[in-house]
Amino acid sequence: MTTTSAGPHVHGLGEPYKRKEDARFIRGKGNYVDDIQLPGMLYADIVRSPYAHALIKSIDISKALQVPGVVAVITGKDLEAAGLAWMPTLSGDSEAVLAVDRVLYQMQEVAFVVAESRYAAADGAAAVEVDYDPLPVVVDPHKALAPDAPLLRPDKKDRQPTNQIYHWETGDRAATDAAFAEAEQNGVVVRQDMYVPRIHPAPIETCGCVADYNAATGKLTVWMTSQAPHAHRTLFAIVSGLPEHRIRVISPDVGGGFGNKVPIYPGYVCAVVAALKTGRPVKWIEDRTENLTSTGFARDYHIHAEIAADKEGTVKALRVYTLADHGAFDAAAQPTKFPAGLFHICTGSYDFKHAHVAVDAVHTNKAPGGIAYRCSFRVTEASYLIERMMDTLAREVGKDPAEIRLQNFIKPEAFPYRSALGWTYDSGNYERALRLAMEKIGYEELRREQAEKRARGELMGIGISSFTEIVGAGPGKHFDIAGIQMFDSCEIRVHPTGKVLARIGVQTQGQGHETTFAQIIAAELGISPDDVDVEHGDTDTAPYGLGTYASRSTPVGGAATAVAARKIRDKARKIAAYLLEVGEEDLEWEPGRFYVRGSPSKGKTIQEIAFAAYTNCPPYLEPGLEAVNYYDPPNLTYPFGSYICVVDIDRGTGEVHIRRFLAVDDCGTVINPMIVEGQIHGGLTQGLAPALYEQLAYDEDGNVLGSNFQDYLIPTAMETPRWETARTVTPSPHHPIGAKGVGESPTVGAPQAIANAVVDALAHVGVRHIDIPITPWKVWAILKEKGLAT
Ligand code: MCN
Ligand code: CUM
Repeated sequence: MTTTSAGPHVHGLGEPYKRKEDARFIRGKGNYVDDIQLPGMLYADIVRSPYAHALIKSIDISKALQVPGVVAVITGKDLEAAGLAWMPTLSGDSEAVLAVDRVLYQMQEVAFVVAESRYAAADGAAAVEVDYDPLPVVVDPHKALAPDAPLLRPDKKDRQPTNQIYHWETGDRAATDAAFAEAEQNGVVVRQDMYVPRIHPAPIETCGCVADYNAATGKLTVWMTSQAPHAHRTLFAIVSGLPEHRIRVISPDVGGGFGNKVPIYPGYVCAVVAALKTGRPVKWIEDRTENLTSTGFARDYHIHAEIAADKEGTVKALRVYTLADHGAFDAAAQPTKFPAGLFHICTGSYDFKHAHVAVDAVHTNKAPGGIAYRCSFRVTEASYLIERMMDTLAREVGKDPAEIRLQNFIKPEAFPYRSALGWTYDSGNYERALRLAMEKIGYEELRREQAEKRARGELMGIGISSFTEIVGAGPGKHFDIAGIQMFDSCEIRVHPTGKVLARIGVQTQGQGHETTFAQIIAAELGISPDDVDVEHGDTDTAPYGLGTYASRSTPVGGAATAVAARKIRDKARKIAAYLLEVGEEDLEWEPGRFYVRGSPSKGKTIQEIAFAAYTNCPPYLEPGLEAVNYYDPPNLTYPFGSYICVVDIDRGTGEVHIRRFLAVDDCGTVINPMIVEGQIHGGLTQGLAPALYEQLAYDEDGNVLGSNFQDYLIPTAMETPRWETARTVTPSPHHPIGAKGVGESPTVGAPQAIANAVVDALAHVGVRHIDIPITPWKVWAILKEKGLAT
């Protein structure tokens, strides 16, 4: 292709274009839900249960109603009368909006108080008198399955007579068992129990909403912290019976989501009910403790994993059994057909011929949730187990963890690769990523140093994680949420002067979509991203989309955006041909311009064409220059990476010091390397957190032990090491621009690199596994037992 003019510099794909949204954020001009102020607005507070399991004998609201400023108190009985005491969860369970006759976890919602001020609402909530009759508490999911366990959900005993929510399994059990029988005879079998503890996403901004019902127009507007505004609108319509076109959900700036803002919480529903009841706007915003104790948690998987291999360590089969603790209601936010999310990506980067996975999920007296915290729908648990198991196998056959991986990787020429559990990996080159990581960190040298230190009694460990991610749900025929297929969308309007407004169905919570989606359009149309404004988060204006979670925005919404931009370009070509009086096939495209083949000086810029679309449009075309695309992807994308972590262990305190951490990521074509780098730094820190610090623990009575940031330890800059990053690029063959998602990869990949490094430091004294979080106390206890503590 010949080009004649230098043309505008397009900050298209691969450019570290500065985030457009930061202009408002660094000036303190972001607009969050709690910034919304409406005339006559009321404020809410929630009365919550101090017990993990109890009958409610009575609720007395009379004193609360006398508190100055209190306007109304709503209880479960009020909601029951309106048919709203229960709401459907995203996993097909029903969840109490406000408890009616029993509470099932500490901090469960019991009454909703609205008042003229936030303070009056809190005073009102304190004045509500609830008489509880405590019941036996189940916190251990193993005990939930015992025959004498109290039935936690009598409300659904007809369809679920025990505490077991589901049994789910996939893979070929017979072939897997046969491979294990063979390995018992002529190969090796390794087994490990591991617990991936309950953690909480803990975004900076807690959840909340402002509900405003206009009785004159019949329109309900809800500003809410939502990762999926359209899906939430549809669910509101279904649950409330209000017509969907009279519901407007606006998700303004969101201060971090991490999966915490996918579910619908009782507070949202109560705020809507209170707005309808009082005729005034109602604001409900959680405090930190409410967020940590009652909203969507993550993980809580008790895993037993086994690998069958030959004597050389070539893997044959993987067998996994998991007990999943879902808490009091099954409110995991995941695609309908996948009760354990995408956990069956657990064969990871390795060429297993056979696999079988079974999951039993149970109720306990804990808060509901399960899918959150940069998890890609349970891929964190899957990746953790396989990467820990590959290290266990390496020890068993006496090989280096790097060698065992290189030996068992799915080979680059095997893609598209169909896994034993039925996924079709789109593309990958695992060996290249691991070799790059080993070279950059100086792997051989580190192993030599480790041997020397070990001889001196010093504890140093090196851990590898070569993970495979799976992100970008749909395809719609397999992936839906409450029946709504998981496509996504983009609508582009090119104004007469060539400036662009694009609206997308995904919803940023800090990922920078206003920048990267503008770059996709910039690259396709050859204009500056500065000339493209991207809007999202208002269901009255944005096209229908399923929202942002599971790193699906780039794979699905990004694809819709590229395709919509290509539709614009196709129409622009027709207009250019008319203006230049040539056939369409005589035109060449260069970024920003069509020109006549062989006469490069004869051309029309995209801006000239846009103007003509409104002023001089060919008579056989509709005027204007707009396009919409609803994109249903043909497959998911499979980003991957190889991480290497180096730790030193203090023999006096058991403290783990991360000396180096190198992350090689591959997310296909990179749109904005600076934003991707930011995603990786944030994601790695959220991988470090569960590895060494975070756990949402409960005592035997079901009291939450991590209800604030003193008890629930989130790493700060002080605890976070300097992340080293590098990249390989293996484009997705089915995505219009070859991009894969990246937002969750580092959180999926990092914890086991750290855990493997700590176990590696202690492997010579026989340590094979330590459950995360690997606290100084746990390590010190091992040092003491092994006679290594100083
Ligand atoms: N990107 C890119 N090139 C690629 C892939 C991605 O430039 N090849 C850019 C994207 O265009 C986007 C960002 O990186 O601006 C992340 O893209 P993607 O991987 O598609 O993930 P999503 O945008 O769908 O974000 C969701 C993901 C999830 S599920 C969680 S949880 C999480 C995460 O993003 N929550 C976050 N990162 C977060 N980052 C912030 N700041 N806040 C959160 O709440
Ligand atoms: Cu699983 S946390 Mo993200 O998918 O919003």
